[in-house]
Amino acid sequence: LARLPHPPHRLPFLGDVLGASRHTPLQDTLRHARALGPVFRRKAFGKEFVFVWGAREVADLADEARFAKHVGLGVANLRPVAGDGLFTAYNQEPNWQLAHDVLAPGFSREAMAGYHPMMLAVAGRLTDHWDRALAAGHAVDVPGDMTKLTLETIARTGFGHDFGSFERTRPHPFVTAMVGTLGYAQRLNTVPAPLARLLLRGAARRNAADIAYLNSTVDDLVARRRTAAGDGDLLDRMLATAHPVTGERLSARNVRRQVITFLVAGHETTSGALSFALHYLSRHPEIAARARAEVDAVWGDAESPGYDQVAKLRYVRRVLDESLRLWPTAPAYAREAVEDTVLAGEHPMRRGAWALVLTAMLHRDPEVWGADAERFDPDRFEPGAVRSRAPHTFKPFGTGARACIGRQFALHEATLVLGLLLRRYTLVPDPAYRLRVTERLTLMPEELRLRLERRQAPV
Ligand code: MNH
Repeated sequence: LARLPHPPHRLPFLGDVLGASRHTPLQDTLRHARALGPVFRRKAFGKEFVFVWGAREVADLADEARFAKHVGLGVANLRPVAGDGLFTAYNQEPNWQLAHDVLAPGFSREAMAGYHPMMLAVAGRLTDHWDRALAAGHAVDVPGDMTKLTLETIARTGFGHDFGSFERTRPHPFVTAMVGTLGYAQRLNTVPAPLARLLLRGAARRNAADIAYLNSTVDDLVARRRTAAGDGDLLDRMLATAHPVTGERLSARNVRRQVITFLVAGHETTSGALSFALHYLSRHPEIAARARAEVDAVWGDAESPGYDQVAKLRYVRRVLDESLRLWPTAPAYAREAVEDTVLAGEHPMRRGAWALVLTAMLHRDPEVWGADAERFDPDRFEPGAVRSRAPHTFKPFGTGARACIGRQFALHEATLVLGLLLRRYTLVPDPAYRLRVTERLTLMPEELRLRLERRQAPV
């Protein structure tokens, strides 16, 4: 550890905290990363962290024989909310494997095709909302509306639930509670542990109330579902499916945790990805035109696209991939050594030692992506270009057994929505807007507003 580079001007106790903005710790770390190299350490908020972003080192950390997911930091702070749910479970907790096996079919291609009509119905509520903004001559609040969309989508496909996000002026109390617990988890990281109890006493009490509210709401939902099945959504699967080999089922307490996990994991990340993609589409009319031409060609004048017509939008998918490259909305993941080992032949690690993979930096490494790595260019994801890149250089969904289970879900939903929006509107950016990125546990373009023009019908 002592041999690793770190930022200059270290202060006792505060560490590099003066250089680390409480509100943008990730972007702040990115600024140091380039100068410090592919593996570095940095002290922030009273703790020492090791960051890794070099392609060779990240590829080595992907070796599942020597490394595994580390549940720490923001992830561990969510344990009071999500317990041994999929995202926050420790690797050895029996409920991880059980839930993974029971829920995997809920994310298969067949399952996605089943969710497709529900996703379309929610997207229709977004376009109704945007049509009203267009008629009134208002700009639309992109991150706000994408968050409504993705929340309603996961609530509908996951649990047959409707939060009424597009119809409300203030968020549903469930959403407020959920956002509250996420904010609290992030704040815990930014306060040195010995002080946390003191500084956050009021916040801790509010957090406990939020968690109690989330639990009771979900328990009610599950109780009702036990008496009347839904239409094949995720919750039906959780309640009905026994483990294919052992016949074991998820406990009521674990079902509750999975429901909350999917709501949390399933909406902010996708919402951010959609928002960044819309930002770049609005700034690159030639790319938007190409994407729109693809939508017209694949969808023709079909009233609404079928499942396969979304899967065929290859260029729109590349726009999303390229957005997730520059702004991986879950910007880091943690890996720990499962045995004493040497990282990339250079850095000795004891069993249990861990490091954060800085995905956002890996995705901007000029050695991987070229001298123009900062430029938005979806052609980087043309099949030929992808084949010629080293493996493990694009990791927006994490790696290995604990990689994102919702990847296909998010990509299908986001591709569908981008296709619908491109077909219906021209996106007009505010020329004065400069991209600023806000950080909660995820990334989002701050205060992104777009004006809409109704697009001419395709000829
Ligand atoms: Mn998702 C894990 C990114 C959408 C549910 N997700 C992860 C991880 C990353 C990630 C990175 C790995 C974290 C880690 O190693 O600690 N997820 C994303 C991104 C999007 C996304 C960038 C959208 C874009 N995720 C979704 C959606 C769902 C979902 C949608 C649910 C419907 N994700 C999960 C779950 C896990 C996860 C559950 C934990 C999986 C496991 O550990 O078994």
